[in-house]
Amino acid sequence: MSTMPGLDDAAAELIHAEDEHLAHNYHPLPVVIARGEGAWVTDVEGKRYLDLLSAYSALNFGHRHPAIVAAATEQLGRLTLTSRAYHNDRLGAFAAALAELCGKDLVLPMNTGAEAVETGIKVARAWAYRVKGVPADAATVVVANGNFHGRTTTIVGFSDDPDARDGFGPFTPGFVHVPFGDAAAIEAAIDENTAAVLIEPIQGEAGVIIPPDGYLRAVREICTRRNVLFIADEIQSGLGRVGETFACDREAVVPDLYLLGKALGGGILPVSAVVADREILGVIRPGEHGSTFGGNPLAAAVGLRVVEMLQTGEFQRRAAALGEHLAAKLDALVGHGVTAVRIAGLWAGIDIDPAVGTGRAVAERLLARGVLVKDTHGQTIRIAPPLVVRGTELDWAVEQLTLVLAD
Ligand code: IF1
Repeated sequence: MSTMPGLDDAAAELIHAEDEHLAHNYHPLPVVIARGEGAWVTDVEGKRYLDLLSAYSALNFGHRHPAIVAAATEQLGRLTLTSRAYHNDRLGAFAAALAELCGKDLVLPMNTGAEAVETGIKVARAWAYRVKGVPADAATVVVANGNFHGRTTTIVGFSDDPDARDGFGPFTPGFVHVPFGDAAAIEAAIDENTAAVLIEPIQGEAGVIIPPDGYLRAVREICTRRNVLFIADEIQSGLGRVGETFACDREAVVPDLYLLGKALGGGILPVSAVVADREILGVIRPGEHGSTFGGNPLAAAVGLRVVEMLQTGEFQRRAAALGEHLAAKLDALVGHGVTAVRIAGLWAGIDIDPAVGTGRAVAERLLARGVLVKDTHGQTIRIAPPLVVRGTELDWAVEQLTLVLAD
């Protein structure tokens, strides 16, 4: 007999096996997913759920998008890995297409988002020493309070979230913190040793925090005038999520470096990249940086298909239109169990009134109603459906949320 409420024995046994042999670095919701298609997943008991998390925006094209699966399947039948010790016949086309999508010259392919962030920091420091003339080992990077850029020791070292950093020191030096959304603070924080400003154009983990209009333009102007690189971490906000190719497009701003990941792998495998012009990425010399799997043929084949799907603008337009529809529905909940809603395209942060419960409690109640969301920082739930979701499905999900809030 299952000891977990709402779970049958099969699911409970699978979770128990996990508990026995898996480090407890997550606190998953009590559901065991077995299949996925489009915006929907099915658990081991055959129950279906509308996926409003999309693996934190790595599933922008939905579960097992046929065009992406086809590209992966075809490549699986040819070649999957060579290492960059040799050329392969897929990487060049992927790099060219991704560079064109970004309006940049060069691509440095990696795997996870954190690797792209670490790569961006190394490139910015090398540029500072080799181009800007910052004295050796003196380069600094300006980062925002409330940031989330990944889980490596260097990255958590410049997090201001105690849960992310406590117990993992000592940390990498060379990071200066400013409040997110305050361009004047960036101006004041820059000095002769500043290599770059690294920000998420919209902060994801912080709860979909959208900066004041004009902030990104101001950051761009300041970085240009002060000869500092503007690095945009678009790993979660990019590739159609906010109704644009990149969140920076919302203010028609082009950063010096794009950091990309998550959905670049089409929901199939990790693919990340740093994309910048030659005068920046060209500072990296052969043998100075890389990874075993970075730029592998399978990743390149999938990444190329993803870029081709973004080139039409169809997913971006869809996210923008459905996002407006969703915004109207969610705004109506403010004052009825919700204290605030922040939304950009198909990406929303919803603050739950503590009188209703915590974000986790609402996520659990939505789970029981067939909707998957994830809470963050206590009172907030994030909504990030695959961009293939239907308007009627979003309406149904908001109805379930409305019922949960009224419970
Ligand atoms: C977890 C958070 C989201 C990211 C941005 C870099 C990375 C991420 C803006 C690193 C990754 C993931 C990590 C995952 C959960 C998820 C997350 F809750 F952790 F913060 F999305 F908000 N830049 N975010 O959002 O990319 O190395 O993971 O490929 O660690 O639990 P990664």
